[in-house]
Amino acid sequence: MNAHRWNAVLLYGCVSLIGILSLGKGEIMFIAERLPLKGDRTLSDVPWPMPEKWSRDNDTFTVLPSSLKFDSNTECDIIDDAIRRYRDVIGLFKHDASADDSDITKVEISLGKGTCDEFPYLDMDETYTLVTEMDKVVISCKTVWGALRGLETFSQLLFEESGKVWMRNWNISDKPRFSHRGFMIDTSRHYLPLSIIKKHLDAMAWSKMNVLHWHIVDAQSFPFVSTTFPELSDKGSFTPRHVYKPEDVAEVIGHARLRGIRVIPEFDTPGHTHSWGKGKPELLTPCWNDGEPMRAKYGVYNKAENFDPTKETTFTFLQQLMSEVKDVFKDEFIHAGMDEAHYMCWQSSPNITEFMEEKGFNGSYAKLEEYYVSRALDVIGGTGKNVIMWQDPIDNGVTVNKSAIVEVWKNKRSNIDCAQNSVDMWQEFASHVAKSGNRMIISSCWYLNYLCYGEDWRRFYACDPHSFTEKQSEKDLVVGGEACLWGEFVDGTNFLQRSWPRAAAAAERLWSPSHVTDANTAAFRLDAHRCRLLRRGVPAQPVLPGYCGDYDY
Ligand code: CP6
Repeated sequence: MNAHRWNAVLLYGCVSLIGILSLGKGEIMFIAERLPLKGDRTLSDVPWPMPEKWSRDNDTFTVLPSSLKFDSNTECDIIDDAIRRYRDVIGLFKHDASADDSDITKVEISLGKGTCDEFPYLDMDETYTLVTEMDKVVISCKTVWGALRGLETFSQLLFEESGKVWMRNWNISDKPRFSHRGFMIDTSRHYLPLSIIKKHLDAMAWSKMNVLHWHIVDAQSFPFVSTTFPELSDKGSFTPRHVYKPEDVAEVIGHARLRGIRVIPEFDTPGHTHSWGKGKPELLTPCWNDGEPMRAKYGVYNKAENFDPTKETTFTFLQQLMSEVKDVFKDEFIHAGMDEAHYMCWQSSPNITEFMEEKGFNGSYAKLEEYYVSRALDVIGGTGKNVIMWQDPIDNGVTVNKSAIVEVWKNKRSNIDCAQNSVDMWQEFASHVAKSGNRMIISSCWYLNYLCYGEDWRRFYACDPHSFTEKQSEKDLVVGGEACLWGEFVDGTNFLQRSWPRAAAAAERLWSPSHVTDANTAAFRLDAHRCRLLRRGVPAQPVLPGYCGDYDY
């Protein structure tokens, strides 16, 4: 036992809450006045996202990654696989061949109930504590999901210096601010290879994000292979290579599950459905022009045909597809889309007009939309799943079942406004959803497809999903948020670079306490996090000028 060790033993037990607050705050204030030097060590071993409560002192312990033991009191494939992964991850740290001492010899994972949950779910318990003891690190938690978050934090506490790997004397107590911390990918506008999706899931887990919202099909292509309706992807995918077969989907879900990430598929209807019509033309109602039905042409798919709500067969089809989808995907939720139903197209169509007269909708396309939404939600509800949908029907005055979670995506700030002082304007949309009493997910402020020159992660970091209200009852409706990366201009060549570390800004606002808002100090940790992503094989884009030790490329 070296001198560092003894200090730790003497000091351990003196870490009080006052210690936590004063040490944490003091260090942050000190750092805020320093220049943003690359490789600043003072904050670079503070995890991303910032834990709820933490303290550390300057005692340093050596760690020899190759000889570190991981112990768990629970039999569980999720724990076993995580230990295997984190062994690899900490094995990436470099140290001199002669460095063979290790103050810390063991990581002990202690699960309260010893349960091994099947799949992650909304409101799962991700709480954990992490303490440095005599010669070990102890991670305590109630569930495997807490264990995963604790292991991630542990892996971020290690750092290289003077040819050795070290960690400081930490005491952490942590839990997420929001339960739903998502990332939306779009595999219709461009296909994303499985290898990229899996690497992305790794990066999500390394930033403690826990939902992959998979916008799997849209107007441009239908890559989901349905066993009930193979013609959908046979005709609707770009090519037979650009598809996700059942075993591919299972691989994504399995990879995500082991990392505590839920996979929620989106089958977006009634708009954005052009590609469905390749295999099943009868599903769509054509837009009419000059007294003639017209199929949409290339490039105008987003504002094109909708599902035909006048036919019963539309809903029987949806029922059959959803009863397959409910088994393929394990999460409790299915995202039903419902965004941007193209009223103009419905309006142009004589048989829609006739149907509306029959139903007494009195020329109200919102009534027609309400009819579709309520029937489609009943179909999905009938499979036993709960629904998430975009905000649009609420905007249009459609009455939506209270059990549906509504995703707020619109932003009144202009797409091209990159001024430093421009602010997001989505709060009125969230207020409107709150008035209808639905739970919600905020994504308006985390549209990663918007690019601005420079440190544009700061805009994402400035967003607080509760900022639309002062009322606690309305804040309580927010289950979380999502970073969205729409795929029109993104494929395997730039997906990971555009996502990381920008999405990590959202990840911290969704995990850390609401008072963690200072972008100037966050910049140091985000920079370190970006270097960590590079070390672990994710081609994350730069945060600041400089370099990443031995790890940049
Ligand atoms: N596709 C679908 C899209 C968008 C939406 N739905 C979208 C709209 C505006 C922007 C980015 C994406 N491409 N199906 C809206 C939810 Cl800026």
